[in-house]
Amino acid sequence: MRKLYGVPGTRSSRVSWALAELELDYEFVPVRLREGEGRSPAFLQLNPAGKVPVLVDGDVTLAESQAILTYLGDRYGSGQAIPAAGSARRARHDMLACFVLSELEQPLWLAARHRFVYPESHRVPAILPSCAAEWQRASTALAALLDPLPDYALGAQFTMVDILIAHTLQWAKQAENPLPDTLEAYRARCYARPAATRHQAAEQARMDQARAQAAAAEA
Ligand SMILES: N[C@@H](CCC(=O)N[C@@H](CS)C(=O)NCC(=O)O)C(=O)O
Repeated sequence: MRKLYGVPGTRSSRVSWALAELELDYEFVPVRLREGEGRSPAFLQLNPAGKVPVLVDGDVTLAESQAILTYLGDRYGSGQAIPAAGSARRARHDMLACFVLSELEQPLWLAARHRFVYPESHRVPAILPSCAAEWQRASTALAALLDPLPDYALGAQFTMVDILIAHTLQWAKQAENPLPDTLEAYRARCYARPAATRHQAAEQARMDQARAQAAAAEA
């Protein structure tokens, strides 16, 4: 059985959403990052970076959320979930993915690290205004890159890059970053998909279970 190592509400959500879209079975393996499980020798064997997500699918072990989405789309997408390698649509798909990972996500991640991820002694709050400015610039550019925005990033067909973009916009919204109206409508459209709803319900159940286990351990 394929395994997804992850933490609900993190970048592993991109992969559980993709698995739901592709209707693929898997076992979810929770990684207790806060307890240092990401740095355990067993987990470092899977991903030397000590980060989630990691997908193990037969003889394939992969880290990096977008690499996993691309793999799943290529392998199980029946030619629909991701355009064929070498096509103009695939080039645009990959360009959008690179833009999101290197430009759009970075100010969110940097701000998160300096708000709550790093220990307090390492946080530099003075960096936050430049993160907000970088977010503004990257989100405006994304809206222009997608203009005119049809249903999804590549047209009428939902593809793997929509998961990356919509998840990153959701992250931005939760962190109270402003979204251009067209991107907000697009984010909502992606999250209204039946597979997104199923995936969110599964994530919520995992979070509830983790909370219940933590409470039982404390009692
Ligand atoms: N570029 C990686 C980033 C993975 C990443 O930073 N994951 C976070 C959770 S969202 C993590 O595992 N952090 C643990 C740590 O930094 O030790 C990807 O897209 O998969």
